[in-house]
Amino acid sequence: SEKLRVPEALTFDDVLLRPMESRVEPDEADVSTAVSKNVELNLPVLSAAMDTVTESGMAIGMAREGGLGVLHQNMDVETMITEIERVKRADELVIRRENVVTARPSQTISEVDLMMERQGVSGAPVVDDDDEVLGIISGTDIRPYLEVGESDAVREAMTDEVITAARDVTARDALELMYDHKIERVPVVDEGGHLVGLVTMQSILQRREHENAARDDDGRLVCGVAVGPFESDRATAADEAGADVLFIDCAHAHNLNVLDSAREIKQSVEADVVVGNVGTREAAEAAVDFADGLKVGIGPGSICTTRVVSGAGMPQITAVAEVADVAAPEGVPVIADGGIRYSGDAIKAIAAGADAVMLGSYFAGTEEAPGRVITMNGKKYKQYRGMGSVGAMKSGGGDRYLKDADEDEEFVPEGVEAATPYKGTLASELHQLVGGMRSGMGYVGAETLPGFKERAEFVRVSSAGQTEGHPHDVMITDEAPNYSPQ
Ligand code: RVP
Repeated sequence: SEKLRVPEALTFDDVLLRPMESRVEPDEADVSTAVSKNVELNLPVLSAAMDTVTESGMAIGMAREGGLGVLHQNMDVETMITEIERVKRADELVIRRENVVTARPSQTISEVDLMMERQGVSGAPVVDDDDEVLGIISGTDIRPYLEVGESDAVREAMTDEVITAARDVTARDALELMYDHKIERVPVVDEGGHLVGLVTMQSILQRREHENAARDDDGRLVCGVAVGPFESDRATAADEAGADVLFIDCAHAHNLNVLDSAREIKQSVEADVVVGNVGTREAAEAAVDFADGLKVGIGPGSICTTRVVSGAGMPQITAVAEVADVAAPEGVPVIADGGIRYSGDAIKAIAAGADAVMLGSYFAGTEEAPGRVITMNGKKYKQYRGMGSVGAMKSGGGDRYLKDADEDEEFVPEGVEAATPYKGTLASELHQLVGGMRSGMGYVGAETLPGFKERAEFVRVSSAGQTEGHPHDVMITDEAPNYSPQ
């Protein structure tokens, strides 16, 4: 029968990268990439929009390392706005007025001393009722007054010749001011001398620690946000709060109602809009004219039961390759989402045509993930669940999609609730993941990701070949940081 003449589709374990001539040292490989038309990353990695993976803590961690965190949508719009603001403000050069601790000239030295200690700052601009900057007071100014002059007013002790900067001050200018005047903080003022912010030596040094961070044009960390396909209000709110990339969060974006709505959302926001998930050439063709990126994955996720529940899906290597065939000529970046267990899977996804990869289970066990720590048989785990699991749908998704459902029986979940080993910091997980990807670039002999995509070739692996590829005929005695038997 015609029906049974079916095409083959491949996934990670079906293929390996063919080793090629190379002079590329993995350390020197450039792993920067575009995640969407207007957003560049320094690592080709995203953390999944799931309520046990990405909230602001994870998103800040990802962006500081050079990748992108995508905030999940199981939260109300107010909370989402706060979460986006947390990410966008995390490494800001200028601390905003509302977050600056200030003193009044008439306050006593002991009051201000206590206030600075409580707020954990070592100095504060002194302002009048109109917020005009009159001086600045620091621990050094206060010290001579302790014990003997604690009831004196701040105006006695403060430095009144204040060095200030304008709003558009750069990190370099601020450092120069600090160096020239031997000071550690510079109030930022408007034309009228009113306080609008503060630059501190500490905040500059903190930024320096994350030289590889993925930042927007204003130097703030980049932030991704998931929005439901029909939630244009949420999309607008996320856009206004400063999201850099919106991810239309849908299990089957080749639904024409979803695409209509995504197209409308794209027209009403400034942020880039990534459309997903898709898994076929036809779906890519339907979205490539307006999407700023396409996200691929129909059923590969570790906690996903879509393929068993619905009988539909596309093995991930074939899905990525089909979508990339359509997207690459149009300059639309492709993100491979789900099913990545090892660094080797991640670089195979890039070889198939992806520009970046998105992972859930790989990061769910880190400190930065929001899930709670569970101890079982003396080992630590963190909760990890599918967004289509009963638990996740009940706490958020359920509100939106299943308003009338009051019994568990009403849900037809496409995900499970699980636990994943507790892993320590995101930075060390990313180090292993990206280190392995770089190694793959070394074997193929490509210095950049676009070059790698072009050059990489696959070989097909039999199940005997697959067994050969894993540790075999030995008993593993010590855990490797980047390998555990599945
Ligand atoms: P993984 O990295 O294999 O854990 O997969 C994570 C991906 O799985 C997510 O980015 C998302 O695309 C998908 N997902 C999330 N929830 C569910 C589900 O409940 N079926 N699937």
